[in-house]
Amino acid sequence: MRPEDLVQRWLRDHHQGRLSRRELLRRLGLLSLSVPAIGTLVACARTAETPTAPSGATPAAPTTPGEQGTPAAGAIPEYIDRTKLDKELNFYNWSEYIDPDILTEFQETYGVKVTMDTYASNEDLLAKLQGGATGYDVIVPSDYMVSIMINLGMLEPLDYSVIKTIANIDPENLKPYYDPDNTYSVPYMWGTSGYSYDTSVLGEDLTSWKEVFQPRPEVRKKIVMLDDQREVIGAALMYLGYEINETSDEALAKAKELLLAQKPHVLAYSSQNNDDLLVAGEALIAHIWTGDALMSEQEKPSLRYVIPIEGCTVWQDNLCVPKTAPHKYTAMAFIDFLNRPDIAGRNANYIMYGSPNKAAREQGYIDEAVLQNPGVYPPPEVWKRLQWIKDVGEEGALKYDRLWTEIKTA
Ligand code: N2P
Repeated sequence: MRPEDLVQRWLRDHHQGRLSRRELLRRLGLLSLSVPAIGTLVACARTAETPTAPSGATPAAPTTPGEQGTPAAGAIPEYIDRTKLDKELNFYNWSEYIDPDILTEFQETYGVKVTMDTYASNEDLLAKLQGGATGYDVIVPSDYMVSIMINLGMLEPLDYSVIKTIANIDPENLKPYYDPDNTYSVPYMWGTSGYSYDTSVLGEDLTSWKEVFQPRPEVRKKIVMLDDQREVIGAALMYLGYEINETSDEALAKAKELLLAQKPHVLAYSSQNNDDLLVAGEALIAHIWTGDALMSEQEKPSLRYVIPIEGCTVWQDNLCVPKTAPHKYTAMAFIDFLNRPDIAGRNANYIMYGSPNKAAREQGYIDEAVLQNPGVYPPPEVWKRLQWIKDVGEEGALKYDRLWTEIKTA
């Protein structure tokens, strides 16, 4: 079937309620359509669906220039040297991790054609770059992967004479342990990795990882786990009372035992379809990232996101430029654009992750409903049980890799 026909069919399925908007976007992403084409298709898809966001919650883009990093809509800031902009940019991002309209806006304003490919885990990103993919200009590694990439000499120092919108980022999110001077990374979004479940089948009281690792009979074969070694092994370690970065043979052997016993009840290891399986009712519990959880709640309100009592991962993803990037100046300009308060706000409302953009929060660009959601911005008592994944060194990484292969191939 020709791509155009395929797209028409997906749009029809979406309009008739057989295909979620997220799945539609994912499939469109796989086709590597140009950004304006995706923008048009998505706009089409949107008009056909019932709006779920609170009306008027997203302020219009400012129309007067003046504030730091907030030029008039449709304008390139004066500190960007247009003569240095390339005609194209290659963005390598997690799937479902940007509002496609924002790519269209960058393309239309800056005259730069953006091509986006997606990946499902930090390890996939690393493997791809190490495997020789040299075309990417902007990537989005999580915290511990930034440290790994810095140590491997894979990242380009950022040019803050271009990324002036760094001034909009909350100082709380800057100078992180993995890049203490933000030489190589600007925070993009942050979130947690708990689980979502269907309250209409399982009731209101689920709180522990036990529901995932030692499931009650009705959820057997209806569990989806992230397809992510550090997340899955980390969750098992936390349930067992260990620290998330544990590498002792004893702890890893216990995690392995738990994960092997759980495996017959696992429907899939998937970071991209976990939400769709929940919405379709094929899964009742899914290990999931915050934004994906909240977007699925919009489609199926009986879903609820839980940060388990034993704790879970907190992470911060970052905009970085690989050393090998062919369009470095344009990459810096793109990062600068993404940190504009209006753009960062719209993006956070769309993908529903925590935003490190303080200006976007303070200037009212982020929906109140998102800001007030304790799943997105957890209260201090919940923060106490969150843990950061860290680089466990080469030997540690090898142990995790081996354990993960044993689980996946069992
Ligand atoms: C994608 C985003 C995930 C980020 N939906 C996990 N670090």
